[in-house]
Amino acid sequence: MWKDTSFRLLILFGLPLCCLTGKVFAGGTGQSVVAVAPKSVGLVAQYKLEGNAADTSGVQPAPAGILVGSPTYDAGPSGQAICFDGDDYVNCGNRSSFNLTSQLTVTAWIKVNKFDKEYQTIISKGDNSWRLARAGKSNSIEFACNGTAAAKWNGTGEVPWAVVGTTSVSDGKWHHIAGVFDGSTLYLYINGVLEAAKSGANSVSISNHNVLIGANAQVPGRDWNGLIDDVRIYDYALSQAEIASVMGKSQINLLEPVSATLFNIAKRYDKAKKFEEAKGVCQLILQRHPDSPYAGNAQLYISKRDILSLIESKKYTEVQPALDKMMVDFANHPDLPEALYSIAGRHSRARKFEEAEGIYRDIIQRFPNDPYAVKAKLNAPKIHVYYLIASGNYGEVQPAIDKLVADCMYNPDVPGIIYWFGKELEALKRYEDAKSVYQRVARDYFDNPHAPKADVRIPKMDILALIESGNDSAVQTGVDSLIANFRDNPDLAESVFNIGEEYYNQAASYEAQNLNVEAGDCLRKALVVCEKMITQLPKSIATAWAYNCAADCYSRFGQRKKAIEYYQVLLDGWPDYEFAWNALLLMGRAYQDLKEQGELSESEADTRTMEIYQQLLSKYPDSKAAPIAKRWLSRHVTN
Ligand SMILES: [Ca+2]
Ligand SMILES: [Ca+2]
Repeated sequence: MWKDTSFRLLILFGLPLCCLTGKVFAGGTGQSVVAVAPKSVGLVAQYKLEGNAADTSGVQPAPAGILVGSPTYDAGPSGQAICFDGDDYVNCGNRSSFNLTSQLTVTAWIKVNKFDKEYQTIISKGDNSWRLARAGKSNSIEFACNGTAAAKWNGTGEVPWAVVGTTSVSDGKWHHIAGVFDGSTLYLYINGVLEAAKSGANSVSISNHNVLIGANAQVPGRDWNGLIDDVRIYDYALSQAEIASVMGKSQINLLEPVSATLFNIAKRYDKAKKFEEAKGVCQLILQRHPDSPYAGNAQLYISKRDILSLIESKKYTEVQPALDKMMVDFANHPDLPEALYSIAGRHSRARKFEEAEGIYRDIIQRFPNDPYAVKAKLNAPKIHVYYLIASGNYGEVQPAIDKLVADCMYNPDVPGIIYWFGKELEALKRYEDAKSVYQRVARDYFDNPHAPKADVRIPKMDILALIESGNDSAVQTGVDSLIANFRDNPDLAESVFNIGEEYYNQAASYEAQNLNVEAGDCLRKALVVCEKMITQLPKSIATAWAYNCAADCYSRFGQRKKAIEYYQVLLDGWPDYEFAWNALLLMGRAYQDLKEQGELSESEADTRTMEIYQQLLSKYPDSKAAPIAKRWLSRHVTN
């Protein structure tokens, strides 16, 4: 067996970074696995497919597989192989020895003629027990053991109880496939090399489905199109050395130690945001390869994920002790800066700016030459500004931006970062402060894509400030000149809408205080802005917002017909509009109001409402409006 000695030496010489890339040590240092014959008593069935489907395991008297369709035979890697063209398979029956719950291994040689159906099957005992098959519509293979995972499958992507390969086997070449379950982990080997591993804590479910080679008894239409040879079922978990023997090899040469392969598998899960799977593989490294250098990577990964989970679940008091421990335990580990960087990022997303900044500063101080220190040098002053804004220290914001600009002068992300400070201040209604920030972007980075966004927001800040002050007589002329001056600016429509929205929100807050005259006044002003958008600006999604807002205003003013007209334009012009379901509900209500006011006959109003609510139910059955529409229909529609 190979050893990890060469990697330990690399760590000693301070070169562990090469391990992180999972790169190969080509040439003399390659690892190899020497074949070991599997235990013959563990062989449950073997189909050599030498012109027939006899079970040659010899372990027990066993009937031959029954050929279905008309499969043929052709040269295989071991004598002959069976040849399926998409409508034939071998029925191996349903023996009790196929009910393998705690451990099993399934192996086969395969050659794909065509992947033309999803989950095309090498061998399976239905979907409810175990299967070796094409992974969905991908070009690789999966080994699935139903029952081993507690999680449910959401219908797309990787099945929780399956290990999925990465090697494309749809290349017209022979590949050896082995699926292994050892009672706690699922493994998939392709050509004797580990491709995937996943924790599977529970036992494999038993099903009554026959074992089929080349098809799935539970789900028809997954017939294999290609060749299969030497199919074996074992009742225990074969080692890699035993798989080498099954393949008929004396040894398998590996490009990297298994611990490195496992860590790369964990990183693959991490990248796919399958964090529990990633953690499971890291735990496997700790159990099986505790002395490998990857044990450190694995332990650090687990610690990092645990801290991220603490932040996500808002257990902030537990974060610092865990973080301190991680910093001590992995003080010199090359993955520590990355771990700290992601923890800082999570803090920042949770708006724990002080904590985030502290970690960025730690990275800069402790690992000045690490690539993550370069990133932290931008993030530390950036998060500091967010901290100042969040804590209300507005006076310190501009000097802090000055410092950020000075420290990160050549960083191309700086204009965007500054622009977003403006958005943050704007959201807090700090319009003067936001304006200064936008002016800086427009002036100092005039050729940056954020400059035009800032340009249009500068006058917008003045207008919003006027509304905020209550001295708003100049607002509508301000909107007119905004439209005139920024006609070609892609952010114009959104900016104008924000002004209408501001009036609309003010109306809501007056209404909450029962100040109905003031509320009505604000709604009228909001409507004027929306009408300007509708009549003067090119059609965009912001026009849809304007129609929606205007329709609501008309409705409140009692102009139901106008409201209905606007909702209809909205639904016709933007069929995918996010709140189309809400527009439909309000449109139906407007018809009912017309009926109440005697402006429309009962039958016509009810017919229109019925059509609209049926449309709502069929298009948006899961929307919040659906139950309301359903209740109305059940009361008003008689069959
Ligand atoms: Ca056929
Ligand atoms: Ca054969």
